[in-house]
Amino acid sequence: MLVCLMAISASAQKTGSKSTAGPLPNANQLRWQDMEMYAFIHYSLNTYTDQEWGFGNEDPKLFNPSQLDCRQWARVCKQAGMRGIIFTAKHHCGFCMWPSKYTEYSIKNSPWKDGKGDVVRELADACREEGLEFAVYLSPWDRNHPEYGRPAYVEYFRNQLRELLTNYGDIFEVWFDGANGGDGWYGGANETRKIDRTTYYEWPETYKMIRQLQPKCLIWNDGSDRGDLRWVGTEAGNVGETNWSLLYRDGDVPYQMLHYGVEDGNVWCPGETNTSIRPGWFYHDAENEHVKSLSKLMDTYYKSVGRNSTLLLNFPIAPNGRIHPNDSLRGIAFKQMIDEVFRDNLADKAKTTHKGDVYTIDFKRPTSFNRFLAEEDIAKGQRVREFSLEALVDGKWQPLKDELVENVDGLTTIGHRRIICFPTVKATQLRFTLNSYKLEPIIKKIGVYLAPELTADIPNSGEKKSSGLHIFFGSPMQMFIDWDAEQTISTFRYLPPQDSKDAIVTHYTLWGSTDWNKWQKLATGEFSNIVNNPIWQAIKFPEAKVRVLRFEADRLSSGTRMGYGDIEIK
Ligand code: FUL
Repeated sequence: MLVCLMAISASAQKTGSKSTAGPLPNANQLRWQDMEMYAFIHYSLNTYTDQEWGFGNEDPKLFNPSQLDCRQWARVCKQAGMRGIIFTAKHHCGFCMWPSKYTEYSIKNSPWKDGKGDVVRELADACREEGLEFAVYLSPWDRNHPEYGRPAYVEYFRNQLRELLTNYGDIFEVWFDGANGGDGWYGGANETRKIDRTTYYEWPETYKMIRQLQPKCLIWNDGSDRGDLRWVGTEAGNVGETNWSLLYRDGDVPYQMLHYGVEDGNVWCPGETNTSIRPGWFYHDAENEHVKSLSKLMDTYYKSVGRNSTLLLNFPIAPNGRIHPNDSLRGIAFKQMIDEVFRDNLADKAKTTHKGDVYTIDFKRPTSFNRFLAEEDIAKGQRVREFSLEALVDGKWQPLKDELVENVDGLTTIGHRRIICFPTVKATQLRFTLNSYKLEPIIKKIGVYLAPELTADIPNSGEKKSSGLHIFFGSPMQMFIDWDAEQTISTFRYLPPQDSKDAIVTHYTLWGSTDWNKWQKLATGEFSNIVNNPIWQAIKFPEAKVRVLRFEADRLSSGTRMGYGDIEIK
């Protein structure tokens, strides 16, 4: 009787009060999760203006690539292990990469192919030829359209979406970015337009149309209405080590929920981790030496696919119309490294026994390994809350922890796939124990691997450099830099603070002076997308002679005191 009671209380502890796995994925979400990695391609007029966010008044004539080759994009993405491509058919500037019949602001008014070209068509065809899936990014914020902010624009947006969903074959995902900085060209009005994200776009109507035209298409939306997938709250390339594929159906989704999901959520809404292979989303010459290192990309893989997410990895297109060789070589090396790490599952040669909540993998003799992988059958729900890992080294059990997580052991949630990285151990056995779950777990796969050592990460553009400048603050919103002698300068570079407690300058004015008395305005503007992607920003201006610079924050991301990671001046 006592034994029986103890058994009941142990199982109640493991499953909590409810004996349900919670919501389950639908067929589209299951298929999508199996894609694991797919590419973003950012290409628009920004490519020709060295910008991340176009204002909406850039000249369509700038679009005239000499060697545009969508097949090269598709081949590179395929070799980089991507299973599909999501293309920026329209970014925030409003310029359409297909000849939409609803606007003149498209490639039909560019010199490329005498205005007869269609990049969306060429890429959709190239994807099909390479066996890749195809999808579109259609920015809801449109800084070109005169009606943006008014009802007529919503109809325009829907018309464009209908064109994309009816003329280009199967679309696996639609991407509706939530960015909206307010100001824009708007047909020449040149003003700031605010919208209510929760009501303006009338998403329920649009969703209905998508479901009808493309029933297999997944909706990604960081706007108000819950789509099929969620953003993970950062563009840095990682999701929480605890990553539930559940959310609440209604209400706001703060960072915590985006990044970690919600254990008792009432809707299946898995996380998609999006990041770029280089600092920016669009191509910039200055970033050619800042393509992410192999170790950084592997870290991203472990912190996305290895944490129950998918990886949406961006490849920008260079002005000539091709993926730059630095990006393609790195992308392909990334895929080769993934194959190398996961080629040989040491658990296949070992004897695995499963008793109750404990799996023991017996290698028979001392075996070196540094990666553990587990997969749940998510069709039946995401069930595991916590587990532990122990290695039998010289006859003693040693606990293992996730080395990519600080402070805690990081052994929480599994889902579609969980990969745990730890320093190499040489052990005869590995013990995997399920400590807490919602309902009896269904473990589909266990893997144990020995990954080759990678050299430490090379500095990327987010890293602090020692600039040796004399920097001081005149006020919380004003930074000065002065020199002993006059300087001729034309570029001011700002690295936003990398620590989230300091405020980022989002809008600025830069002044120069030779005598601290007369000030010349050198530049004023906005650092687009700097909050989500806090990378080096460059302000370029006509050559100026200065002895002192005044960098003013016109607007901050939060708070009242401007922060910075570093400054460079050339
Ligand atoms: C962001 C946008 O504002 C960026 O420009 C980029 O497209 C990225 C994928 O999403 O929020």
